Amino acid sequence: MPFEATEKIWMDGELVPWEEARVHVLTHTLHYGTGVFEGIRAYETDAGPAIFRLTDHVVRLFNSARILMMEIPFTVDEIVEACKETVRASGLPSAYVRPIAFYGYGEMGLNTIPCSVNVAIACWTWGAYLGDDGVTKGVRMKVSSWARHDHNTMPPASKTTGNYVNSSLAKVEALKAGYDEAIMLNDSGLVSECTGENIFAARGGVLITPPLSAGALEGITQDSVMTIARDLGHEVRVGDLTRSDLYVAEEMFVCGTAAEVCAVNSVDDRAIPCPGPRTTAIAAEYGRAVRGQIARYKDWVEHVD
Ligand code: PPE
Repeated sequence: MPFEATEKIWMDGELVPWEEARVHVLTHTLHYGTGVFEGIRAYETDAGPAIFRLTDHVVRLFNSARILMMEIPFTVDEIVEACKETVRASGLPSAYVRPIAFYGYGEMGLNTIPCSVNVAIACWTWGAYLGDDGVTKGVRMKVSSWARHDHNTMPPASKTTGNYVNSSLAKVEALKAGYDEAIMLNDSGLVSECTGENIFAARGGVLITPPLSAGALEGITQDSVMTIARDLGHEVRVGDLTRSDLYVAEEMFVCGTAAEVCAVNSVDDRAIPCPGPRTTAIAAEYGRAVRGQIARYKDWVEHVD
């Protein structure tokens, strides 16, 4: 998706002009996919921009790094503050925030131990990830021919840049075939997640979403949605979903920071009731929660000022 430049990008401790936030072509992570990143959204609230579950995202960034044995040369608090500083400097009322930690210039070869680690944080305005009509009309999904990577191939709990080769293969395949997004099964044939979202399907009145063990990222939106759904009185379970479950689901949605909550209207051309009543209610409640409009979720909303 195209985006517009903002004024500054935070790089290794200071804000630099957007066009000067450059790296060398021999940056280690460019060659080997060894970076870790986050996707976070800042929303407009009555008290100015607030970053939704910022600390949780930064903690996940550090966990991603930990899995890679990458030492980020900043603390969680410093990166939290840097994200706020980047949003403040942009002057944007709402934004998508992208922190990335990567192995820099100076070493080649697969041993990452001697590599230096750089951190950058950019933000920009990002619209509806799966299209403006996502919640009302829903998206068309295709079960991918690409399997989600296995735990002993690429750890799915780490939001590693290289992991996204798998997602890009599935995304392009789905788009070329005329669908909006791909659903990825794991090596056992169970549903894992989508290329950039977690998935929920309703069966027997229960909303089911696959766990990390199925190869899904532990989504922060997935977690927020489970809380919201339960608070709205819906039964939610973390558990297995098969391809058959998808085809006969009572309703379905996908969720992620970029995609927010987005209804699904079909899987492999099998129509699914859309938007389902739970999807509509959860999407609306999520939209209010991220903007600090619901008192019980106010701890999720981290104001930049
Ligand atoms: N699974 C994957 C594979 C994934 O990339 C994301 C986020 C999620 C689930 C949902 O996680 P969370 O954002 O914590 O609810 N995908 C990010 C990157 C999208 C991109 O195209 O880049 C995002 O939504 O920001």
